[in-house]
Amino acid sequence: MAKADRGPKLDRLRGLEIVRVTEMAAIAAARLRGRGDEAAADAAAIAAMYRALSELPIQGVVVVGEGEENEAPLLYIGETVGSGSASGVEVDVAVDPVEGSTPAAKALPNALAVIAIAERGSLLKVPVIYMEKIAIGPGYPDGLVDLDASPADNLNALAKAKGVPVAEITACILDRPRHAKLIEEVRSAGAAIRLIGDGDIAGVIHTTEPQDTGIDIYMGVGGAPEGVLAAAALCCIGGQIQGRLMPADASQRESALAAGIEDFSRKYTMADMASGDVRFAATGITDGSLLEGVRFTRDTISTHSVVMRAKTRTVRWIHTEYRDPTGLA
Ligand code: VTB
Repeated sequence: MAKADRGPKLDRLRGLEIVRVTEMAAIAAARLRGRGDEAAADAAAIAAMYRALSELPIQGVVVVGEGEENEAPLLYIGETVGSGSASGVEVDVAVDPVEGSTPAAKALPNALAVIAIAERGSLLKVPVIYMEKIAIGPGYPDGLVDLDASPADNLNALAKAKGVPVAEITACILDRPRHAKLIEEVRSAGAAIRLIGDGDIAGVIHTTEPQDTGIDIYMGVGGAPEGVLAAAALCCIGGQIQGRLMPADASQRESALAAGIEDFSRKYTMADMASGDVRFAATGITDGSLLEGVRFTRDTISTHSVVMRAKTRTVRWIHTEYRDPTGLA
């Protein structure tokens, strides 16, 4: 029997079912917002996300998660998630229950709960190591920017294709010492930089709407899990991303080798990282440039999320009010 004929299709999974998973993680993390305890906020969000996934009609395998099986108690790479029903859709699941543990613990902007779900075998399995990334929004020729080109060449090519001087291009880069040279090169090329403290998934997504966000290109080294999740979002909304795994030290190298990755020069395209009928959802934990954070009142909890689907190219912005929040995570 052809694979497509086996079991129910991904079509049956509703955006509202998926977004509930990031809502639960965001609410759990938001309860611990600003307590200075990254581990506690992470643990709460992970447990809530795991529980919410258990209610989804999927036979999921975590391909992007919290670490190796021996490192993470829940949502580890290779773990099976979902309702456990044999009729569940076979999917890959990529999660980041708290994208931005530092801003969550400090109650600073841009902490998100994020998930991507796609057909089994269509999301790249990556360990928790670094990835060099470059991303631009839709509407440009394929291969316009490239990890192997110099920052100046990439920025000039982008400016030319956009029809503006390079001075009108803004790059989004994580504010880290490792980016000192990149930052200098981008500024010498004449472009502006939006330095962000955390949150490069949102940074990549922002390149898709430069007229609203002021960000034309994302550059630099961030987490590999965040790279795959960003690629999943671009798969839904358009744009280009390249990633190259970059183990930062011996232990990251070990994790990569254990995951079967040996070619550290390989450039992964968007299609290598995420393909097919990808679903992506994110919910704000703290207020940020993409989404507002969770609001608590005496009687209600409200969340802001975005949920996207590659097949239908829909992007839904969802404001949810839990008017009876008793029993929520
Ligand atoms: C980035 C950023 C994330 O990790 O991927 C970053 O987008 C990479 O790690 O929000 P370093 O912090 O070590 O630079 C996060 O900050 C999440 O921890």
